[in-house]
Amino acid sequence: MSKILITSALPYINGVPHLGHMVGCLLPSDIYARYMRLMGNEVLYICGTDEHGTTSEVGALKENMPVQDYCDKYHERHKNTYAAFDLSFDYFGRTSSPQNQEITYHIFEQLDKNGFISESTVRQVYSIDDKMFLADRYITGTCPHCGYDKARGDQCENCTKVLEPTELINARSTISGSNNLEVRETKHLFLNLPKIEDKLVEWLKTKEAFWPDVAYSIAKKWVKEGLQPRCITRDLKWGFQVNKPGYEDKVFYVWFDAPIGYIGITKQWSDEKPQERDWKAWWLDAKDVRYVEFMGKDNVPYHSITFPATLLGTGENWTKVDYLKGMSYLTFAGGKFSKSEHRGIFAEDAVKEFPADYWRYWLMANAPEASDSSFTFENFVNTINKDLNGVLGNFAQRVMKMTASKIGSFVPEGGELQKVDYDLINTLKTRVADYFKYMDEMEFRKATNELRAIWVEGNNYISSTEPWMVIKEDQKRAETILRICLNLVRIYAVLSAPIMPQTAEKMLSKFNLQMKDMPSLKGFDVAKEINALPVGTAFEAGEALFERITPEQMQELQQKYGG
Ligand code: B3M
Ligand code: ZN
Repeated sequence: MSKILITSALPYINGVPHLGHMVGCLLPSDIYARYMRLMGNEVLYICGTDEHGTTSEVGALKENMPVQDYCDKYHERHKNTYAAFDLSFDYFGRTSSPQNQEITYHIFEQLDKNGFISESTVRQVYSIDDKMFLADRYITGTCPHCGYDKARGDQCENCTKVLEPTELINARSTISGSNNLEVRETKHLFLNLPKIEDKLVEWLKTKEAFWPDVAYSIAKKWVKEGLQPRCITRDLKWGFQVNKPGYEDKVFYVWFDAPIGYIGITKQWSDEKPQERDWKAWWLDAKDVRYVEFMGKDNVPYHSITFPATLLGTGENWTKVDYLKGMSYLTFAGGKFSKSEHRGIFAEDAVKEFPADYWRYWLMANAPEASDSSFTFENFVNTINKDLNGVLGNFAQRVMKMTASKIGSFVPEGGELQKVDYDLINTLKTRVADYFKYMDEMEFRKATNELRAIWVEGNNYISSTEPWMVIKEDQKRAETILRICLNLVRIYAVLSAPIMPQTAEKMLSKFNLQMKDMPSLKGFDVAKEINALPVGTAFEAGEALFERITPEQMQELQQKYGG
């Protein structure tokens, strides 16, 4: 048994998650966590809301409520949505917790003590009416290059040129619309990456053989282009007040305390339920912990450079990432998800339309791994109808109904296995090994395809062995075939559990079984499992596992959500 620490990138508190967020880090990390638990490992799976920064202040302002209340409200909303998606976090916490503050302060003090913090004065736009410094993207004005009048302070959307906010003509605050702005000087603290570079490069080298190419090449590119000191403080109110004399009116930059949040959230949980976990056993001087991080590709630099450098600079032995899974993007019918434009389906609505497993399956079967992928309702409906309803659902239902009507609602005894049965076992052995291999490698799209292929083998088997014909002449042989098929239903439940946990339970419940009593996937032996159900075990076919989605329903969905 190994100890596996798993984190999903912490979703920003503001806004509600859409399918792209789900597939980008939350869902794959859950599937990996479930799989690793079923493999018999000790897993710690952590996530939470990323709560600091200007976007929270602005979001709260828009909803006319204190930032703390705003965060409380959205934290609950995130939490409920993920619970509805069956994400099996050991703990879902918050980066604004006192525990995270304590650890952030400690890490900062260590960095400062070790000489990795530098000071610098920067010129920044201050909004006199908003009474705050404006982050670059909260300044709107006319682009000096193309004349576009809604260019943002960091970049012009129209001509894509990168901008300095001071270059904008007619600059105004995006928050209030005020053009009463001035440039002020303000002192900030920087993480001196160039000074940590040697340590970082040495550490990175040890990862080359293990990280996926995408992640390693992004990290290498950053180092090659030359590391710059990174500003880790902001002139804001909402955040952790900086614990250094002369900086009391500033807070830490959201990206400084957010990744530390993985640790802070673990401690938050430890403090709440000390009997469950000791946070240090996972994070500080931890032994035999393998740490896997899940995130969207755009977050890779923070997790491969800034965060490890932060931890290395403390001189302490913090657990650092061993494997970094970066996902590409999911688009909505080729475009952007947008709540305000009613484009795309958001996670909390999705689970109101269909059970979580429908989404979980589609998202993994179409995971944006090698490249971006696109969600369309047409593809979704086809996949659910074909794969879930047509292949898996149909197989389970057919096998149970046939057995019940021809023999009885129990697992029949039958007789010896024949060549075609051994062939099935051998094919499944190879496929199951491949399925596990893809899961181990976090190749979720391939894993899901392999799982589907495993279901298809069942349909092929029953079609070629024709127990409904055989029974007319050879009752015993028909019983053998159906016994194998009933055992396949159980096997499919166990194998599908990481991706479709509710469906797995539903399938097992037909035999009055539960996932918690199923064997570990480690050493999973098809030849043994194909005989696991004791002869005579009663079952009840009950209702179908999935419902077919009709063309009319599809049209309704398209009207409701666009695409
Ligand atoms: N909240 C960005 C994002 O959700 C950011 C991740 C933080 S991970 C520590 O894409
Ligand atoms: Zn422009």
